[in-house]
Amino acid sequence: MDAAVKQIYQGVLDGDLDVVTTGVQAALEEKVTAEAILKQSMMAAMAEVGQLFEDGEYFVPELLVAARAMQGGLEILKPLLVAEAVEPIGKVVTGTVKGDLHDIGKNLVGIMMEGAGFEIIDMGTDVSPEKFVEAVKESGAQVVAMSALLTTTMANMPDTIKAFDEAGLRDTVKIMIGGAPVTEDYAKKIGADGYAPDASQAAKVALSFVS
Ligand code: B1M
Repeated sequence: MDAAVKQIYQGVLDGDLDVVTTGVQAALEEKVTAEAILKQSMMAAMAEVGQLFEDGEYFVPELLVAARAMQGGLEILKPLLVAEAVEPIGKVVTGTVKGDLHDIGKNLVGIMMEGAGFEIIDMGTDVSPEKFVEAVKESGAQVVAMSALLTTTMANMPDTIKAFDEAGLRDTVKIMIGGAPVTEDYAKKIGADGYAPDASQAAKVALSFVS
């Protein structure tokens, strides 16, 4: 593994924002691609953080600092992951469902969709069904992209779809879902229009809705 890539990996594991940001700058200077930095160091390290949490070696504070360090690295990579798009090809409302505070995957989905030419209306985390509906009404977005990282909060996805039904908007908006515990079968079961296992495929699914 390249030294800078290793530094970023360790920086995320240690939750050290400075180590991650200087590592990302160094890797970019060494011509490591943004995608390689993201996948080989940041996402791989975050997977290990999750394993350490499961093993009882890390606790919530360690998750928090690791997430902060990863977000810092993502900020630097964002302009490189986002292609220049003059006119947005459509609008997407993104958000993590009610009760769920995880936002790194959702942010990555937003970055890849922005790179594909969409305008992103990011509702943040812990987004209630009513707030999703309101955001679509206000923005006229064609796509809703919901994220959930907890098995408990996945249950708020069908509630959000129901809220669009009740608001009479279900036929005017495409709803897609994703997040670690979410599956294609689950998407079908709850009547979502689409599912993607990762951020780059999420952008492709959104594109298929507007093309
Ligand atoms: Co939490 N957490 N966490 N956590 N956390 C997980 C998710 C967990 C799997 C850890 C574990 O036990 N191994 C576990 C969930 C278990 C479960 O339900 N199955 C868990 C738990 C239990 C909890 C708490 C309950 C812990 C506690 O308090 N006791 C608590 C819940 C808080 C809440 O939400 N109400 C909690 C809190 C937190 C922090 C706040 C400390 C922090 C989040 C900070 C933040 O996001 N700003 C945190 C973190 C960092 C994690 C792990 C370690 C990393 C998540 C992450 O960012 N991954 C996570 C373990 C893990 O995932 N291995 C864990 C990197 C990110 C790029 O991947 O988000 O999966 P991900 O996104 C992927 C795909 O899923 C997909 O694309 C991305 C990749 O390209 N994707 C989509 C995501 N959204 C999509 C939408 C799409 C399509 C694809 O279309 C719309």
